[in-house]
Amino acid sequence: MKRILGIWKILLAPMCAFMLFSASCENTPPPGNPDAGLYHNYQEVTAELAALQSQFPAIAKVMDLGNSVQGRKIQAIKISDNVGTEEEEPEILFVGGHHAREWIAVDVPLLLAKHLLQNYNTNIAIKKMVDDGEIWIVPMLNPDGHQYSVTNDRLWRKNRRNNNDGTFGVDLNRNYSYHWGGPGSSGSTFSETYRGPVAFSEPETGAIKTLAAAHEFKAMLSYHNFSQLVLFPWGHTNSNSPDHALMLNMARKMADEIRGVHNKNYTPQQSSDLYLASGDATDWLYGETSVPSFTIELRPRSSSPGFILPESEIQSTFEENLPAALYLIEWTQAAAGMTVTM
Ligand code: 0X9
Ligand code: CA
Ligand code: ZN
Repeated sequence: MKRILGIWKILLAPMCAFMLFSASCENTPPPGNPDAGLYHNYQEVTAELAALQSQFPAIAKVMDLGNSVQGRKIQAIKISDNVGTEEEEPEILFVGGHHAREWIAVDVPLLLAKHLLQNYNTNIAIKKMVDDGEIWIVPMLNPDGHQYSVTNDRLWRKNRRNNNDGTFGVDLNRNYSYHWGGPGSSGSTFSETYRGPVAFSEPETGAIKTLAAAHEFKAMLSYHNFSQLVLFPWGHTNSNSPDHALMLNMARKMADEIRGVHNKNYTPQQSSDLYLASGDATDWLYGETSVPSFTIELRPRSSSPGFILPESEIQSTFEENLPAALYLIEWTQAAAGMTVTM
């Protein structure tokens, strides 16, 4: 493979000399691999997941959960000991990139996967989490929307479903079934919060539904940006959930962990305190299975720069979110330890 690439480089080199002004030389990505700077585009996420699996085959396995509307792969990486076997270990789900323009919400879970794998052999706490649990990470749930945000419209939010009326896109975070169609979602196809014609109409949300049906997740964390918030159900109503106190406590703990790293304030609050929204991922998983489910709205804090977080902040945003993610993983394992195991 290396050799073949080498030959291509030699063949392409003279061509590039003539194409200096056409912006399609060997260092610029070909069509289909548009440049997202230091952020990872779809192709780079796929390549990175494959690289992690081949570097850590005993503890990392890439799984295809299905295809997006336009046929891109929706991928998860499972991280655990004996990764090829489904073991009776507490499972946790991290999801990124429901919304196309929220690029940091892809890179944070991707960096989390990389961190767990690269530190497995040297960090006792990480080794224990990986050995004792099954950690599922879906870094980019909306690959079509993400790609469109790179190539056409940086502020695109929804997926790229053709609504067949001249409009495109369903808001994946309004397409889950729990109280689908309720307040804070729209029935209008052109709306940024269009919920789709029916719950789980989209293959992207369907992939999460299928995954959750096959596994017994003990907690979920869904990454978005921006505003620096740690949110928990309910989002479709202002009422407290039966587990309000527990999730508030956990959200506070995560916010404390985050603040401890770079002194950034993330506010723990019920989702509906941000605004009412129905059909989101966390209301659905919590509503269906009663397991603690969180949305973290990553940096920045305010609408300037809003969704377009400078790439110089990717690493620090990951760093501050790492201990919150590790806390949640450990929480699922401690909760399991209180009942039975081993
Ligand atoms: O509106 C959303 O889906 C999330 N915010 S974002 O700006 N990233 O789009 C927030 C979802 C939180 N859930 C509720 N408020 N119900
Ligand atoms: Ca295992
Ligand atoms: Zn979002």
